[in-house]
Amino acid sequence: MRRPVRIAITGAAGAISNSLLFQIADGSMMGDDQPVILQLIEMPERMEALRGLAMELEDCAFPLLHTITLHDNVEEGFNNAHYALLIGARPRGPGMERRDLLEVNAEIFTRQGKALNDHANRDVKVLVVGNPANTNALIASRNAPKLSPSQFTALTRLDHNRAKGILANHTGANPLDIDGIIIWGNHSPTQFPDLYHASVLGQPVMEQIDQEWYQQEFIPKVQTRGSQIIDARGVSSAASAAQAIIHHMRDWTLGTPPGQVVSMGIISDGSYGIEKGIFYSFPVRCNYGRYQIVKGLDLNAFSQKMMKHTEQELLEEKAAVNHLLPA
Ligand code: NAX
Repeated sequence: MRRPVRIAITGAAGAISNSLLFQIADGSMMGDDQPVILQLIEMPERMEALRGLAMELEDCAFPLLHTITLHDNVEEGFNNAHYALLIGARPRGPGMERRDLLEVNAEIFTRQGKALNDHANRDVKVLVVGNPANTNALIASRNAPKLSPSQFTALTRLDHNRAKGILANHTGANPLDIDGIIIWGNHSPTQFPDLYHASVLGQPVMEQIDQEWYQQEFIPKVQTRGSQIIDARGVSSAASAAQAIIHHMRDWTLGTPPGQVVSMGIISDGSYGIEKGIFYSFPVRCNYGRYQIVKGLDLNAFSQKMMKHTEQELLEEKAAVNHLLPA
């Protein structure tokens, strides 16, 4: 058996974690030969709920679940972590403006960035899920000068999977046979779900769907899927978010299947003319624990306009928290 890896998770008693932790413990994320230590982190007032969840995990007797530790602070919780899933964040409260939300979360992710810098393993891989995920990833990364920005990512895999699921349903294809979907930009309604490079069983998707359906129905449906789910369920996506986290971390760590492209929110290196230094969702392939941006894709005028629009939103988010970022 391999040595266990340490996975730190914030927001561990929340709705997403409620599905996620059981999937991590059964080997879905790191592989079925990799034992895990779960370092679960919550707000002090949620520790009792977290204890209950830990009991349930124990009661599953998962062979790969080595140890569970519970923490009410990130400084302890991130200790020696090889992986950190930053799920807990402040939700938008009544009367709260977008700027207020950015600012309260900036405080949380500043502290978490510092704690990762000082306490996590030097090679830690970080996934930010808590919203606004892209800008929270920027804040955490900027507060962790000893870590490379490439160790930080933001979750846009849920958007990617949503696009794939909706397309599969529309075309009658099996999701396994679909490749080349790209989510560009922010995990927000400005994101651009791009099907221009997508294929079903190797055949271009654009030859199989109606342009009007793509632009008028598909794109807005993917962009607003999160709020459609809140309207229908009364609470936000949880199980599908957990599944997307598993996919993101598994692909990053163990590699994407040969030839397959996935979407990840990562630090921009200027590819495709996107401003360097913001966390923007790009098409990537992963190998040997690293992601690489898929380069050289042709972009039509519509795509370029959509990509600029979501970039603009991320630049505005960055401007709103710039005064809180270390120089
Ligand atoms: P819940 O409200 O069910 O759970 C969040 C948990 O985080 C709570 O138990 C809370 O006590 C804890 N928490 C808050 N601040 C914390 C901190 N500083 N340290 C440790 N724990 C903290 O939310 P849930 O449905 O699990 O969603 C969590 C976050 O994911 C939200 O910010 C949500 O907006 C975001 N999402 C992001 C998605 C993405 O694709 N990037 C999709 C799903 C989800 O909407």
